[in-house]
Amino acid sequence: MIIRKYIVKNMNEAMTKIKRDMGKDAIIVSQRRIRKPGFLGFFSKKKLEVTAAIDNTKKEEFTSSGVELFKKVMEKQKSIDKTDEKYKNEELSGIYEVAAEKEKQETSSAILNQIEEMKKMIDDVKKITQNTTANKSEIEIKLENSDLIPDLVNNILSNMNLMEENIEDTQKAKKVIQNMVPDYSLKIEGPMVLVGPTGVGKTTTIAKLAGKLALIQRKKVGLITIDTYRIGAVEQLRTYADIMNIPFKVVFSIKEMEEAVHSMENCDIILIDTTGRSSKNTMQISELRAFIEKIPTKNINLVISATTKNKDINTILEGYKELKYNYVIITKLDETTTYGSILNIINISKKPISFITTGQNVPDDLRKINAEEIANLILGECSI
Ligand SMILES: Nc1nc2c(ncn2[C@@H]2O[C@H](COP(=O)(O)OP(=O)(O)OP(=O)(O)O)[C@@H](O)[C@H]2O)c(=O)[nH]1
Ligand SMILES: [Mg+2]
Repeated sequence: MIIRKYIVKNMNEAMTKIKRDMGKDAIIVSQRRIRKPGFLGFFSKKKLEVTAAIDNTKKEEFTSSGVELFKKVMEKQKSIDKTDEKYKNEELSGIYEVAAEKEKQETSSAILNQIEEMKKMIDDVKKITQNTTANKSEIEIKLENSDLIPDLVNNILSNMNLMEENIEDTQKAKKVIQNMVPDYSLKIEGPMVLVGPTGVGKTTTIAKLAGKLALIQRKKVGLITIDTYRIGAVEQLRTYADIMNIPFKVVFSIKEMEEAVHSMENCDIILIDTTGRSSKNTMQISELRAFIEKIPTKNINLVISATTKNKDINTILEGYKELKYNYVIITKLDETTTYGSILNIINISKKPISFITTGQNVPDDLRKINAEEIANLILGECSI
């Protein structure tokens, strides 16, 4: 009797091999799913182990007393299974070992192929990165590292190319950036409104402005808030008003808005705080517009944090357009190390930056910023 084990991908392969090696009278004794032996086998696909048998001595008996033969085979199989793990069975171990060895070799060469492929891919990626950086000038890399949007980087570079002056690239870039920053003169008088997304620092900025104007510049300042939405928002501003001893009003309705502004007519400056609103919520923005329309001012400031992602800058500036803001205040510049967002904001909003804030200290961490400083920050010539 001949018993053979085959490790194959599927039953079709097994049948072909069995027929070829043992003839058409061979019978399948058992089949089971296995993994390749050894550690690497753990990660390999399962294979099929098929055991086939044929009685070579009494071929003719096979058909007549198939049951007998089957019993014999099963007995043999039992003894094989006992020693199977160690492949000690002489009749089988050879076949099994050959199969295992073949599979081991196949696995190793497959892994080697994969490693080769990965090496090639890494080399390709390296080449691409080297090429892209190699083709870039120092100034281009600097601009990109400042988180400027690619369109602006290209814009700056092409403007630099148009310059005929024989000066260093950094100086050229500085000039181009400075030209992109709109000129403005902001005279703070009358009502000044701050709007913007939640948590950007509107109330803190109002307190800083009030502090600088009332305590340092000795101006008559009044405070109004329409932020009755957030618990504690009114108290936050009232505390500042109390400390600075300046008038403070809370406005609940559009009608009260006009009255409140009117009641502060004797103030040089009226600072108006609003509820933080998501630029995506058009209902809330429209509601806010109804209040702002009652304020006689051309000093509406959109407050935006310097830490805002470039994509969100676009959404915020677009969403707040309805409020017809004239200036932008950039807050939290102390929380970032890249300053491209300043120019990204200017480029999209086309509005001047009235103030920047650089920390939580009231009133110290608030100031103006000029075009030269913006250029220097972007080019890494200075920091906040
Ligand atoms: N690091 C840093 N934190 C700031 C700055 N300005 C404000 N903050 C902090 O940001 C947080 C939110 O400030 P608020 O002034 O309450 O912000 P807001 O825009 O009025 O928030 P809402 O009224 O909820 O929309 C507070 O913890 C402030 O101290 C700044 O320039 N730098
Ligand atoms: Mg607030």
